[in-house]
Amino acid sequence: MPEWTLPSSPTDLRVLVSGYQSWSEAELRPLLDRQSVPLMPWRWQQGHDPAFLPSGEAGVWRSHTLLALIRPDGGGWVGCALDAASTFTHWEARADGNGVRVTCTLEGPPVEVAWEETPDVIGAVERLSADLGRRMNARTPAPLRVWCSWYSYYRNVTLDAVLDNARLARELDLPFDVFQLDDGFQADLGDWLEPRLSFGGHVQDLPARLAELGFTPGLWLAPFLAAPTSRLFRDHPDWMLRGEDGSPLPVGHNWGGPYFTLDTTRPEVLDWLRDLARTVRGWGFPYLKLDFLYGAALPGVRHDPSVGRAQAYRNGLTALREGAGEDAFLLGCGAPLAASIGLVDAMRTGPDVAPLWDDESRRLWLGDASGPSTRNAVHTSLARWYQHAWYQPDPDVMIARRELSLLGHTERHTLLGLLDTVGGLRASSDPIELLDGPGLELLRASLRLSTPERPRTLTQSFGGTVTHFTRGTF
Ligand code: 9PG
Repeated sequence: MPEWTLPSSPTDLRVLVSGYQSWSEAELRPLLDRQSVPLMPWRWQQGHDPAFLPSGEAGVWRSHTLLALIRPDGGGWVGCALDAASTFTHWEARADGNGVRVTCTLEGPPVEVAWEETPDVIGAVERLSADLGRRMNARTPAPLRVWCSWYSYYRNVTLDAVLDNARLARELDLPFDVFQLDDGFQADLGDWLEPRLSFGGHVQDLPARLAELGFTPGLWLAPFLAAPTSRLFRDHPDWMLRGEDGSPLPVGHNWGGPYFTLDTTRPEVLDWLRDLARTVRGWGFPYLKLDFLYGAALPGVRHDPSVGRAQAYRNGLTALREGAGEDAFLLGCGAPLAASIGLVDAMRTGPDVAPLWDDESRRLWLGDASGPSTRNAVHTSLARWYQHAWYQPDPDVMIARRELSLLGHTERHTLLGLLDTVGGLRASSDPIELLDGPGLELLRASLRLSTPERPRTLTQSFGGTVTHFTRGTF
C-alpha cells in the first residue's frame, strides 16, 4: 500500500474525488469538509462501493481510480490508476495535523499507479486520465442525440407512446439520432424477452417502425439483475451472487422490492448474457443502454472465488459486448466507471436528472446525493469532465417541457448551459406534444453537440459545487 505525506497545510487544499459508479457523487471540495456517507445502509449498494465507503470523518476523502489535491495556486498532487481492467484502485486523503496523508490500496492484481506533484493539477488530471483511456483502448465514437422514454413515461411507457413521439419528431424534423425505449416493456426484471401487458405490444415490433422513420432503435436493459418473481430467478437461483450464508444476496431495492444479481464468474451466466445481447441486437437494436451494471461488481460469494470483483464485472460486460457486436453502441449506466473503459461507447457520468432542481431532504438529511435531481446530475457530471477520454460522457437528459416539471425558466436554461459544458451525448425525454414554441426551441438548442470544457477557475462555486467551468480555450 503506497503512502505519501504531503507537507502542505490541509486548510489550503481542495480535494477532487471521482466517485465509484455513474450515480456516486463526484466533487471538488475543501479538504477539511466532510465527505457524506448515506445514512441508510440499504443505499450503499445502489450508489456507492460498499467495500470502500466514504469514512464520514471531517478531513477524510475517499475516491476510486483518481484523486487530486489542489493548492490555491492551482498546483498540487494527482494520483491516478493506469489500468482498471481487473483492479479497483482506492485512494484516501486524510488531513493529519499540519500535513496530509495519502494512501492508495489496490483490490486485484498489481497495476501501475501514477502519483505526481505538479504546478498544474487540472492539466495533470487530464493527461493521466487520457493515459488511462489509451492504455485501456477507450472507445470514443461520435456523440449521439437520443430520445429516451424514461423521464416522462417512466414504467408506464407504451409502444404507441414511443412511436407517437418518433412520428412527431420526424414531422418537426427534430435532430435525434436514436429513439431509445427504457424500463417498462419487460414482463419482469430478468425476463427481457417476454412483454409486459401494459406495454401494449412486443418490443420486437419497435425497431422496424423506428428505422422506417429514420431513427436508430435503442433499448434499455438491466442485464445483470433478476427480480425474485422472475422466471430467470426461478429457473436459475444458483446463478445469483450469494451472501456469506449461501443464499442469493439482495443487491438493492427498486421495482417494488429487493432484487438479485447474476454471478458473472459462471460460464453459463456469460453464455446467457451473450445470447441476450445477441437476441436484442438481432431484433434490430444496435444501441443498448445497459443499466444497474454495478451489480456484477458487488462484494459477495462467487462460484469462482479466484476471480476478483473488478474482473468478474468486466467478464460480464465483455460477454454483452460480444453478443451485441463490435459495432453496437453501448451506453453504461449505474456502472463502475474506469472498469468499463474499452467496453462501452458512452457512460452515464452522474445520477438521474429529474423534473425538479434539488432533493434537499435526501441530499442533506440522508447524506445521499446519488438520487435523481437536476442539481445532483450536473454537479457530478461537471466534476468528471476529464472522463471524456474514457468514453462519451452522458450527463443525462435535458428537460425542456413546462408541464410535468417543477423546473423554472432559469433552471431549465441553467441545465442547458451545463449540459453544453459537459459535452458528450445529448438526450431528451420530453413528450414532444407537450412542447410549445419556446419549448421546442430549447429542445433544439439542447440537441446541439458541443465538446467538453475544462474547469478554469477552481475557486468559484456553483450551487454548492466548487467547480467552475468556462467555455473557450480547451
Ligand atoms: C430505469 C431507470 C432509468 C434511469 C437510470 C436508472 O437507486 N435506485 O433505486 C435507482 C433507481 C432508478 C435509477 C437509478 C437508481 O435510474 O439511471 O436513466 O433507466 O434506471 O429504471
